[in-house]
Amino acid sequence: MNRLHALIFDVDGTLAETERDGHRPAFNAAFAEAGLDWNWDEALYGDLLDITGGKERISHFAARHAPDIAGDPDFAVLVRQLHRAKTAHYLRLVDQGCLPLRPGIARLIDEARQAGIRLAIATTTSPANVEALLRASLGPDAASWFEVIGAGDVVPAKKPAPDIYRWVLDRLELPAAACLAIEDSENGLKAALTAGVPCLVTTSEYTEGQDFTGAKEVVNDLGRASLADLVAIHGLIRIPAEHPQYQKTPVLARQAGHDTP
Ligand code: XBP
Ligand code: MG
Repeated sequence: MNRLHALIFDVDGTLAETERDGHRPAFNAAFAEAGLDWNWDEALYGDLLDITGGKERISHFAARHAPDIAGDPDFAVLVRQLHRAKTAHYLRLVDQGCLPLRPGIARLIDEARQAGIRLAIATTTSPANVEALLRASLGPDAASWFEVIGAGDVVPAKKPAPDIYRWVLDRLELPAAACLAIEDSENGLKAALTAGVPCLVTTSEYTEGQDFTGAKEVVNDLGRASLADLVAIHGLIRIPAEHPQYQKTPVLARQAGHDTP
C-alpha cells in the first residue's frame, strides 16, 4: 500500500467558502464598473460554477446571455479587463478577512507540517487569489509552506481536466498514489481521479449533491478530521459492491454501506 507523502489542496470551496460571498460579488462589482447590467445572483452563480475559471465563466455567460457583446471582435480584451477588475475586488474582500478558512483546515495544515507530510495546491483560481487567501488566513509566510502551488492559467485546460494535478505531481516528483487530493466539487474530483490521485471530498455550499463517485471518502467538512484520519482514508481500499467477495458475504457489503438485495 502506498504511504501518504503529500496533501494536495484545492482552494475554492475547500480551503474556504469563497464562491458565494467572494468571487460572486467581485464579478458583479466588475460588471457594474464596466456599465454592464449583468448580475450573477446566488442561484445563477451556482449553475455557472460548472464552468471553471473566471474568464471562461464570463465567456460562457456572455455567449448565452449577451451574444451581441460576445460577438464583438474585441470581446477577448473585454473579458481580460473584466477579470482583472474582478480579481482586484476579490483580493480586497480576502484582505479584509471576509473569507475565513473552513473548519479544521488550519489545524490539518499544521499537523501535516509537524508530521513532515508535504503540502501542495491544485486550483483553477488565479495565483494572486491563492497567495492572498493564505496570507490573510495563515500569515505572511504561509504560501512558502506549500512546495508547489498550481493555479489558474499555468495549464491549458482547467478542471475537470487533470492538467493542474499532473503539473503539481511533476513538480513534487511524486507518484499520484503517494498523494491525497482534498476537493469540494465534482469537477475537482474528476481532475484528481483522471490524474490518478486518490481524493477526499469535503462538500461545500454549492457542491452538495454532486456526483462524487470514485472519492475515497465524502465528508461535510474537516472540522473533526485528524491527519491520522486522512492517512487512513488515503489507505482505504474500496471493494466494489459487485465484487464476488460481497456476493458470498453480504454482511460485509452492508458494513461498507453497499445495499445488498
Ligand atoms: C474554483 C474556480 C475558480 C473561481 C474563480 O477553483 O473555478 O475559477 O471560481 O477564480 P478551485 P478565478 O475550486 O479549483 O479552487 O476568477 O481566479 O478563476
Ligand atoms: Mg473547489
